[in-house]
Amino acid sequence: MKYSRILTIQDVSCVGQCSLTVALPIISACGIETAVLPSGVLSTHTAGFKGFTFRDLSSDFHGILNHWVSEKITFDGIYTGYLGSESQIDDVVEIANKTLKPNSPLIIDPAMADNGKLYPAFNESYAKKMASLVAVSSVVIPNITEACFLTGEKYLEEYDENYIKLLTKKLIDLGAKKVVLTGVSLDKTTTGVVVSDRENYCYYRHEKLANSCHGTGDIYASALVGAFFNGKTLEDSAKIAADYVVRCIKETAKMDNHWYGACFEPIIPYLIEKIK
Ligand code: PXL
Repeated sequence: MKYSRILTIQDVSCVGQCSLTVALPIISACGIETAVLPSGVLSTHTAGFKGFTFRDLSSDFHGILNHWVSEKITFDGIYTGYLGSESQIDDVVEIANKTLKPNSPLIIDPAMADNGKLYPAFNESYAKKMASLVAVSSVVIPNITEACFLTGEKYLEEYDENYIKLLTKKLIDLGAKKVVLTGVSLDKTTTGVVVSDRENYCYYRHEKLANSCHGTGDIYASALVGAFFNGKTLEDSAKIAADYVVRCIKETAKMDNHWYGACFEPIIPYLIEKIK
């Protein structure tokens, strides 16, 4: 397998098992060189901890990019997660234009919302800006809430497959080449992911667990990126990542009071086994 170097752009939540503290170990363990651009530094993630600190690193982006350009540093892929500000979304486009090798994927996890609501740091204007990044993406990996904020569709708690097809079509119409829509639950006991482009639509259904954990979107996207850059198809990468996340959630359920994230680390060997 080709040794790839990718860049991931997302925050450092010092504690909380999300964003870079998830992406860096998972993608590196998959055998991929993982360069990072931290969008900001937070003491914890914003979903449940109170009084977290936040340092926005937007003003460092241009200096870092200019240095990379002068060093002729390029990447075989770029994968973005939680970003710190609207200006960073424009910067990601510039970074991709200047550092992404030709025909290499720009993979966007529009990490900004869940369960029908935007995360505390974001508003509608941020969501609109994110839609402009999704418009130039190779792959977008939203959950249903994010898909709704990106497309302007109403968020529904209960839905059928036509609603899911409408969301994926609208994301493709927006400009995304491929969509991996997560958390698609068409009955009470299962959930799954849809992988779709203009021609194809495939649904991978799997077990739905009683407990859920923060940060599983980041674990999912990172595992997908790890599998994809090991030469798996996007469909297979989406399935491998889903099976990995299910195991991470089960592992977390064994713990007492581990409420802020998912225990993804002990399951990394399973992921590696599946992608090799
Ligand atoms: O897991 C997504 C995420 C990433 N980074 C920060 C967050 C969240 C979700 O709440 O708060 C800072």
